[in-house]
Amino acid sequence: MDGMTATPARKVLLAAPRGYCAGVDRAVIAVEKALEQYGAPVYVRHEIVHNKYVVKTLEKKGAIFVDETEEVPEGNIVIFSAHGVAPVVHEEAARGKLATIDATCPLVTKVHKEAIRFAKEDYDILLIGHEGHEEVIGTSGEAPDHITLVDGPDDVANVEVRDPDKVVWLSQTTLSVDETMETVDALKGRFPNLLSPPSDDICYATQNRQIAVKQMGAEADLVIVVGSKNSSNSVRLVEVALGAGARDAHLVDYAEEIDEAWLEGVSTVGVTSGASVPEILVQGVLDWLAQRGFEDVEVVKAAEESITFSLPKELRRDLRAEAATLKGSADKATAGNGSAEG
Ligand code: 2E7
Ligand code: F3S
Repeated sequence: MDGMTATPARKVLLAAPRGYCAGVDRAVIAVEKALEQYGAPVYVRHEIVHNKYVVKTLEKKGAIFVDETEEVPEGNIVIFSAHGVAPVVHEEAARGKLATIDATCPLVTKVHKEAIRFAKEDYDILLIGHEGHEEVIGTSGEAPDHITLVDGPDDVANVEVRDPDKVVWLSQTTLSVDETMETVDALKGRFPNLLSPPSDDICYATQNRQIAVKQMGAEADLVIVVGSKNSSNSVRLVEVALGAGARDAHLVDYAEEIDEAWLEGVSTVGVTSGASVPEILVQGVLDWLAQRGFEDVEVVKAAEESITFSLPKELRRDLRAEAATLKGSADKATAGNGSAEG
C-alpha cells in the first residue's frame, strides 16, 4: 500500500429500455407527417407528448399548440395528443368545422373501451390515476356518471359507490406499478368483490422502464431521469429509483440542469429517460457526465421492446380539402342567414 486513497471508479448505468415508447413515436410522427402532407399550420390540442424539447421542435416546424379546440380557427386541422380526449372534444371539433387526426395511444384507447363497456354494464368504475392529468380527464369523459377517480392509496377511504358488489377498477397507463397495487389492495379491503380489468392498464413501456430503473436504483448513488416535469411516467421513474435504494434522484429536461453538487461523493450514476424523451437528450446527459470522469457506461437491460403502432388512419385522407369543405359549408350557412335577415 502506498498510503494514498484510491478514487472509486466512476461509472454510468444506462437503463434499457428507456425513452420513446411506440405510442409516442406514432404521435410525434403523426404531427411531422401532417406538416409534410398538409403544410403548416397544423394545430395540436395539448402537448402532443409531455416533453418540452419535442414541443419546441414541432413548433419550429409549424405546429401550433393550443389548450382548447375552440382556439383553432374554422377550416383547419387539429391533432389530438397521445394522452387521449373525451368524446366531448370530438364534438367540439365537429362544431368548430375542424378536420381531426387522433394521435391517442392505442393502449389508452383500449382503456377508454374498457370504461365504455363497464359503464354499459352499469358498473361503478374506480379509475386509479392522478387528478388533473390529461389522460385521466379523457378516460373519465367516456363515462363521467360511472367513473370515480382514486388518486392513490390515501384516497381509498373517500370512495363512495352505489353497489359495493358491482365495482371494477381501471387505471391510468403511466402509474407506479407498486403504488397501484397498494391502491388496489386497499380498494379490495373495502370492496372484496372488486373486479379487475381484463388486462394490464399500466402499459408495457411504463412497466419496463420501471423495472430497469429499479435494477439500477439498487446500485446507483445518483439516478438522473431525463424528462419534463409534467410527464407522469418520468416523474414515476424518479420515485421508483428512490424506492429501490438510490441515495438521490433528479428529473432534468436537459444536461444543463444537472447540478455539479449532485456528484459529490458519487461513484455510480444511473441514467434513464421517460417515454416521451428523445434519445438526443440522454446523449447530452451522457456527454456531460463523460466530461466529468463518468466515461464508463454499462447498459442495464431489463426487457426487449419491439412493439410498433401504425399511424393514425386519417393521415391517408386529404384533410385540407375536408377542412375547406367543412368551412365552406359553414360560410354558406352564415351567408344564407345573412341574406335572409337582410
Ligand atoms: C401518452 C400517455 O407524454 P408523456 O410524458 O405522458 P405522461 O402520461 O407520462 O404524462 O409520455 C408518453 C405518454 C404516456 N402516456 C403519452 Cl397516455
Ligand atoms: Fe402509450 Fe404507454 Fe407510451 S400508454 S404513449 S405506450 S407510455
